[in-house]
Amino acid sequence: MKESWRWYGPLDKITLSEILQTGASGIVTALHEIPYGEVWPCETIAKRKADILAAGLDWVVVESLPIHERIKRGDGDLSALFANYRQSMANLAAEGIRTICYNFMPLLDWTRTDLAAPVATGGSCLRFSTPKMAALEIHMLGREQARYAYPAEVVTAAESWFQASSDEGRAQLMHSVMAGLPGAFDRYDADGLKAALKLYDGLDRSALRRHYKRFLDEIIPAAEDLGMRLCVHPDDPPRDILGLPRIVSDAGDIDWILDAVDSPANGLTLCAGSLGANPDNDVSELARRFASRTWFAHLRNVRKDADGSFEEAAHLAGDTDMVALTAVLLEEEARRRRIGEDDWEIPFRPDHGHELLDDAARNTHPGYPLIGRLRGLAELRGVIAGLSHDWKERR
Ligand code: DNO
Repeated sequence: MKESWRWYGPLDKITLSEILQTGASGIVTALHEIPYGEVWPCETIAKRKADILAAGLDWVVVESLPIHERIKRGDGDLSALFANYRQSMANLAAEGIRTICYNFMPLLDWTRTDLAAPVATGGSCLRFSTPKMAALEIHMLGREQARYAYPAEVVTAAESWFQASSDEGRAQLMHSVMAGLPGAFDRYDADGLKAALKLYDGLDRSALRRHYKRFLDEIIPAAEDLGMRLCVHPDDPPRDILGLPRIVSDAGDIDWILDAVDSPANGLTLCAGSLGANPDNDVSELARRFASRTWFAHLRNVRKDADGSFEEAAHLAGDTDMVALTAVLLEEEARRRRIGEDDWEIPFRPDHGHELLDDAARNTHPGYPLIGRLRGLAELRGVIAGLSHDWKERR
């Protein structure tokens, strides 16, 4: 498995030479400065790739080549947006970059209510509190329908949180929910978010699936021609929020996507943390089921509460058996080698990490601290080494 590391580009507080010291060899990045829907120019891709190579690393995965919201909404004439997406893919392929991660979550990307929840042993983690999310929806955005989207106890807990919260606490909650929006994306305040949600009025699950299928039909044949592999990132959290449907949350959804266009170019990013936040998902089982179409892995763990809240656990702690999951991915690599595939290696990155030790002072992207991820990577490296170690051969 190829050890990789997410780097946010030249504005990232963590430099490429620091990443090299973590032992990772692959870089996962994007041209975050380019607005959604525009073509990624050849020269900019080539320059970014050259900088990464000069640092002794390699750009192995694009995360993400974002899909414009208009495509998700099926809004108007989309031909220019599809053409631009294909052109960006061609420009990436020309530089030998062939794996593209993207998501199909409407409006918000990953969503948390707390960016610095305390961890018992010190440091902090990302947390999703269902009552706080319900409070934001019901009391801060005035979405009355949200009362029916949550269990009664959660609605009551949301009310209590809201009554007890200060203006600062509410602003903090809004800030946390916005933090998942990547790079150049606008952040919203409550009114902005309400206006953005309005554009999605009436969009249900089947309409979103229709728009997704159209995207796949437009893009996957071009990816095949270019020898590229797209891999969709699951929804995080894997459930509807803000009344917006989410359609990449469980085995049934992933089956639907992979069947919608049955091609190796239409693949999956196995994100253990996103999938693991749904109590019905057995992540190792999902990994086994979709192994042959998995082109990228995000390894991270979550600990879930009964009310649907969850927080990010250390990589080897939490509810997902990370050793079993890693074994599935290693078995898949072995299978690919057995059938003679050249490109058998699965790049993975230690996804998110606790803020530990000096991390807080560095003010990196939420969820992406240096020391916390380094700890995660080191632990995962140990698991991989242990599982790959052929004891008899070494005696
Ligand atoms: C969160 C990330 C996601 C991911 C996108 C892919 O930490 O895993 O933001 O990059 O959903 O498009």
